[in-house]
Amino acid sequence: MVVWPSAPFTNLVLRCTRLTISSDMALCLWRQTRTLSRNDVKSDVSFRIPLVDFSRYRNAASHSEKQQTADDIVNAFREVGFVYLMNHGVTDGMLENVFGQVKEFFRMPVQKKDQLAWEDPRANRGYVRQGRERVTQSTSVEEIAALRLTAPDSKESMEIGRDWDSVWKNQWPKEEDVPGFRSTILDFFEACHDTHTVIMRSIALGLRLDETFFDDKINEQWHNLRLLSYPPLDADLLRKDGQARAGAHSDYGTLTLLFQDAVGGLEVQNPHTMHFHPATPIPGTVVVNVGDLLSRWSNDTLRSTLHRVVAPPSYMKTATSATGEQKQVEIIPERKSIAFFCNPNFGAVVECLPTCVGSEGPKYEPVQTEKYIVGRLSDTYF
Ligand SMILES: O=C(O)CCC(=O)C(=O)O
Repeated sequence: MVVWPSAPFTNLVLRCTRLTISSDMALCLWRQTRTLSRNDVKSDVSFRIPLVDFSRYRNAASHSEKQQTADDIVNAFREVGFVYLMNHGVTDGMLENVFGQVKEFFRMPVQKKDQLAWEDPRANRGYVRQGRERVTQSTSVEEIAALRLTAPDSKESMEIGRDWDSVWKNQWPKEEDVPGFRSTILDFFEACHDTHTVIMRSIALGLRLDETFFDDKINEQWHNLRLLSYPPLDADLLRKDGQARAGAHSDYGTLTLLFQDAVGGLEVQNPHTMHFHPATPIPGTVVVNVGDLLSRWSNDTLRSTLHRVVAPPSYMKTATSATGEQKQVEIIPERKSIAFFCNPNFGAVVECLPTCVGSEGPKYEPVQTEKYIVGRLSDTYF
C-alpha cells in the first residue's frame, strides 16, 4: 500500500489509504512551495517519494499482504532510492525524548563539546564542529579541501557507535551536563537497529531472497548514529552557489533512517532528471534511503540517490532596531535532524546478491564492509 505525497501541497495524491495531514505538515508543505527558487529545483510532476505503511509488513494479516508491502518498498528503492515509512517501530514518545536530548546536547558550550572531538575514521565517534566535514561525491583530497574552504557544510554533529566496542569508545558528555543523554541515546540506537533489521527482511523478501538472508550479516550493530544541528544562518550565504547545510552526497552503508524536525531543507535528486526535490517532513514518518553498499550488493537494482540539505523554507519578520527603526529580516530557522546510518557487519563481504546477477553478471568486485566504509569516511573529514 503506497501513498505518493509530493510538494506542492495541491499535488498531494493519495492512493489506497487515508493520510491525515496535520496543520504542521500543511504549513511545512506551504512553506516549501514558496522557496523553490534554486535553479536545480524543478517540479517534475511525476516525481514522488512513496509513503508506505510499514505496519502492513510488521503485522501483515497474510503472506500476500507482507509480500505486497515488501514489493512496494523495493519498488520505491528501485525507482527513487527513498521511501517514507509510517508505523516504522520507533515510537513518537521515544523520538520526542531523543530530540529533547539532542537540543540539550548542542546547547552545551563549544569548549565542552570540543572535549568530545571526533578523532579517527575507524572510530567515527565524537563531536564534529562546524566546517570539519564536507560531504561530497568527490574522492579527491585536494577538491574536498577546496570545498571545505569555499563552501563548508553549515552544521555540527555528534557521532555515536555501538557502545560495547572493545577498541573504539563513544565520547559521552558528563551525566551532569546533559542528564539522561546516554541512556536515552542508547535505547534509541537499539530501537533503530531493530527497525533496520526488519526493513532489511522486507528488502530480502522484495528481492526474492529468503526473508532472513541479511540477518547474520547485519546483526553486530556496526552502525553510526549522527545527531545533527544546523544553526541559524545568513540567508544569502546559504543561497550562494555551492553552499549548503550539507552538500549533495550519497550515504555509504545499507540504509539510512532519517528523522527530521518540521523545518525542512532536505532535498532528493530525481535520478531520471537530476533535479532536486524537497523531501518534506511528514509527521510520524521516517525517511529511509539506500546507501552505496546496499546498492552495490544489489548490483545497482536498488538506487543510492544523491541528497543534500539546503536553505529551508524561510519567512520574513519585522525587526525593530534600538533607534525604533523597523525593517524586514529574513529568518532561516535552526534545524535538528537525526540520521541513523546502518551498516553491514564490518567483517561482512558485500558481493552481488544471487537474485540480482542479471544477464550481464556482477558489476562490482566483492568488498569488505570495513574497508569500504572507513575509506569513504577518511575522505570526507580532516
Ligand atoms: O539532515 C538531514 O536531513 C540529512 C543529513 C545527511 O544527509 C547526512 O548527514 O549525511
